[in-house]
Formats: sequence, C-alpha cells, structure tokens
Amino acid sequence: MKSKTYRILDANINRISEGLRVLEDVARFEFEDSGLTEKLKHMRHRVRKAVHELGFSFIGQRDSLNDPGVIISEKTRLDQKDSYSDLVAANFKRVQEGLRVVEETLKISGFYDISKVYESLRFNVYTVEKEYYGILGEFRRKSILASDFYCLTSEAHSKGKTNIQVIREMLAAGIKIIQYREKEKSMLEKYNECLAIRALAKEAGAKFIVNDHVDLAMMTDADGVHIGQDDLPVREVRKLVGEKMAIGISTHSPEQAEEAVRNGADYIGVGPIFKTYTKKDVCDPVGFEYLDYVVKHISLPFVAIGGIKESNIRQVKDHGATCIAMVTEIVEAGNISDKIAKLRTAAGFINA
Ligand code: TZP
Ligand code: MG
Repeated sequence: MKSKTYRILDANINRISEGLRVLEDVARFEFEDSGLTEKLKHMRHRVRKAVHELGFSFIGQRDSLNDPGVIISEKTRLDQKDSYSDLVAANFKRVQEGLRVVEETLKISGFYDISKVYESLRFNVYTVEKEYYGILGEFRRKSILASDFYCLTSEAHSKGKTNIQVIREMLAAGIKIIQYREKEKSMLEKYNECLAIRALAKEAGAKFIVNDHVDLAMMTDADGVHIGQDDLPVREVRKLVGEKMAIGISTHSPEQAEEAVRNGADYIGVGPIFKTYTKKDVCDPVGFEYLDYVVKHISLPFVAIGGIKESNIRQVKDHGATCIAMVTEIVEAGNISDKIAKLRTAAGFINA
C-alpha cells in the first residue's frame, strides 16, 4: 500500500473515532443515555479494530505538519457551532463521510472484504443517527422549563398595557419562558400577537409556549403548547406537533400526573397551589400535598402555578419547585423588572 493511502486511512479513522467520541460523550454526560453510549462506544472500537487487524502502521506515515487541510481548517469558520443540534449534526456527518472515504480507499487498494466492514458500519451509523435525534429531541423538549420563572400573559389584568408591552418588559428582565395565554381575543388577533412574540422571544433566547391552541402553536413555530385536562389527548396532539415541540399539560392530582407521564407529555403544570381568581372554572387549590407528591414521585419537569405571589413564593420554592409560573403578580406590576427582581430575591433564586 502507498504511504499516501496510509495517510488517507489514518486521517479518516481518526476523524471517525473522534466524531463517535463526541457523540458518545454527549449521549453519556448530557443525555445520560446508557444504551446509546454503549452502541457508540462499540462502533468506535470496531472502526479501529478492522484496519488494525491488518497490521497497518499508520503512525509511521503520519505527517500532520505538511497536511494542507490543517491550514484550510484553521482559516475557516464553517465549523462554528451554537447548539447541541449543530454539534450532533456535524459529528454524524464527520463519521459518515469518514466511513465512506475509508470504504472507497480500501476498495481501490485491494481490501474489498474489509471495505465491506466499513460499509456496514456506515449503515449502522444511519440507524443510530435516527435514534440519537429522537433522544436529542426529547432532551431539548424536556429542558424547556430550565429557568426560574414561567410568565404568562393576560391583557385583561395588565393595567392598560398590551401583551406585547408586557412581554417586552418580561424579556428585558431576563425571563426565559413566556406563555401566551389570552382568552378574550379573536383567533386572528391571537395569531398576530403570537407571531410578534415568537420573534421577540427568539431574539431574547427565550422559550415561547402557546396556551390551548395547537394550531396557533404550529403556525407560529412555538417551542411548546400547553393544554388542559379537557383538551385534546396528549398522544393525539403529539401526532400533530411532532417531535420538536414540547407539550405541557395542567395536572391537579397524582393520577393526572402519572397519566401525563404515560402519554408522553414533556412537562406538567402543578396547581393551583393557592387560591387564584385569574382563571375561570379553576379547581380548588391543590396545596402543597400534591406539589410534594410530584417532587417525590414524578420524573417529568414541572411548573408550579396558581396564586403565587411575592409573599408566598419562598414556600413554593422550599417545597422543591424550581420553575414557578405567575400571571397577575407579574402582569399587574407597575414595574415588571422591579417585581421580578423582588420575586427572585423573595424566592431565593439568584437575580439574573
Ligand atoms: N392555571 C392554573 S392556575 C392559573 C392557571 C393558568 C392562573 C394563575 O394565575 P395567577 O394570577 O398567577 O394566580
Ligand atoms: Mg387551557
């Protein structure tokens, strides 16, 4: 075999192994998925083993300093990544392309049988990629509540401010989860507001969730949709919204929480914790008993809601809520930024 062929194989075996290692470590440390971690690790070993069994000496032929690819790579910004999706996509590409190069190189070098090993690995990678995206999607959906406050709109309680004004103030105060909840307007008005909020939330790096309306959520590219116990079933909503959008459901009892888990909800609302006058037809407060149950027994992310104020937020946090939803306490405030800072201090969250 020519030394240049060794170098192609060496570079690509490294490329594949490194790509697989990145994917493996994200699966292991970020998603904590042992099945996926195991599969990727196994592949990584097979990639090296097949050529090494031939006794090729790669290191001896390596000449990284004179590799023109190094300089090209140093100059490009094409490898910039901003999210786990980018990282995962780039590394699957790296692995698949590397496998194809090894496969073709072995074929023209008289190693047809081993080239077939790499071909079969490449097909395995396509299958694992699909599984990986399923887990990445679920992970992303479930991270939607990874912030202290979950703020909902209600123009009727906003003391003359529009929903958009209120949301601008919330985002300026560092709120990262916004739910559009509006009972009084026409669908067209709601649609237009959702479009505007979607853009504002994206700019601020905040999640945007639509209450009640699956269609509005889909049309406006929301990160999530929030439904109630009497709305369409979670499993049916999932068929409509797909794997990317999070589905949250309000729950008021352990049975409802367990059902939400079984049906594939991504998070649950837990409440009303205290008496609230904001929501019509609301059930009696569930108190801390149900919140404690969820903290102890339910693995899904949850948000506590209902009657939460500066005066009682600390208790909610102390019972284990890490994400807290409020309507009136925030939208009614003259200065929303001030109010949020006070709430953060009262709850014991660090001010953003
Ligand atoms: N779901 C349960 S209670 C509630 C909703 C939407 C309203 C909460 O409003 P407030 O003003 O924070 O009590
Ligand atoms: Mg509802």
